[in-house]
Amino acid sequence: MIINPNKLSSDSKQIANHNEQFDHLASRLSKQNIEVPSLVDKLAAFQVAIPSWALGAGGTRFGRYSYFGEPASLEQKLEDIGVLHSLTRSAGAVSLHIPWDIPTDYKAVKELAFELDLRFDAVNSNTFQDSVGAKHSYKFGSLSNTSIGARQQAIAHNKEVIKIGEKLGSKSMTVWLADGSSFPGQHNFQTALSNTQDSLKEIYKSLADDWKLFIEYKPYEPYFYSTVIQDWGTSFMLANQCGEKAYTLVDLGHHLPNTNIEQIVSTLMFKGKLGGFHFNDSKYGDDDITVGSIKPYALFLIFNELVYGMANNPQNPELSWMIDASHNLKDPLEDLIQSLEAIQITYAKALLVDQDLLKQAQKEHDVSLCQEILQEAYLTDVRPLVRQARLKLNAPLAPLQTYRNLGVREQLIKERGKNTVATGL
Ligand code: PSV
Ligand code: MN
Ligand code: MN
Repeated sequence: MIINPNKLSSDSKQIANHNEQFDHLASRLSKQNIEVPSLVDKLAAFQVAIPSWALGAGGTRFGRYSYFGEPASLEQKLEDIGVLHSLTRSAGAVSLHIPWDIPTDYKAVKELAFELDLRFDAVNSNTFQDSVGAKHSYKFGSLSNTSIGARQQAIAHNKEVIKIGEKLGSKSMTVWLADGSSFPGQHNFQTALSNTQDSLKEIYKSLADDWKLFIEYKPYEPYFYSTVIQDWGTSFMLANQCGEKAYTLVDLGHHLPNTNIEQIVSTLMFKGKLGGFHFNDSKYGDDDITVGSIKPYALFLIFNELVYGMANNPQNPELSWMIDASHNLKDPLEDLIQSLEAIQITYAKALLVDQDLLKQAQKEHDVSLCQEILQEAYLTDVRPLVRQARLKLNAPLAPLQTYRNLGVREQLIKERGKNTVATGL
């Protein structure tokens, strides 16, 4: 389904309401010396990739309840992302998972993406599942496996993913490893780490000069005692071992409770080694739920560091942004619209932080003022700024409402049927 652009304009009453709210906020912010037009431009330019696995219903450990009208092919997934992008103009990229989404006709897939105004962001390799007919199993690890055969198979897969990404115009690959152990003594930590390091170095050799390798970390799951790349320090070390085109990727859900993620972001950007970022929210673990739905202030503090890093760390490359989500209860497209909205809102709030004033207050050890400055930005209702960015891009002012008014899900069910299961996961 492709939405007719004529159906996306907001009505005159909505626009008049918006203009009133925007003018009010813009005049208030201008008095604080905030350059509103450039802030709105930044919001309009911010694009987040949607992973090909987020368009259908995900599972829980205990079951999977399919959602109606789920996409059954890569083409349908691209169309769903096209819907999101038309409604928000902030989802202009797709991140593919291989082998779940290997294109059969590259030319057709690229043409469709072009038509939908989508680019191909990082490709993701998958060595956490055995593919049918595979010679070696990943049950006891992939890049870290003590079996050379399993390691070589996993390395070859990653190299293949790079080739697929090259054909699509991607410029990066993300490696997330499920490798780990569930029982003390099961792994020799040093052997597992050394095997992983050697395997990543081998994969790295296949990267073209204008490509990047993103290394994700995660403290536990699917194994529960140890994970080979357990934290940002291990990822950072491995990235440094590989070379300058390798970076750490921060996924918000991949931390133990109460970890100071904003400080991790800051350290990595300072060292020029933050390459990718996966948005989601969580209360207990890698919950992959709607961005900003549980800890919005923590997200703001993280964004504050990202904004600071983007302005002050030229040594750090442009980041690859992606929503890494899973949906068990909500319509996946509605959930993604809400996540995109939360990202834009939080980014806008972080852009409001008066960095000069904050630096001064920090210098003077005025701790209360430091907190006030952050709170002032966080407590501002920035939604008129986000809507203004949308208006500029000819997107509807209220994407979720428009999605429902247009009956997108009903239309998808008509096209694809009721009992659908998205490919992948
Ligand atoms: C597993 O934890 C995971 O959610 C990682 O965050 C990856 O980015 C994603 O799966 C896809 O491999
Ligand atoms: Mn992730
Ligand atoms: Mn995850």
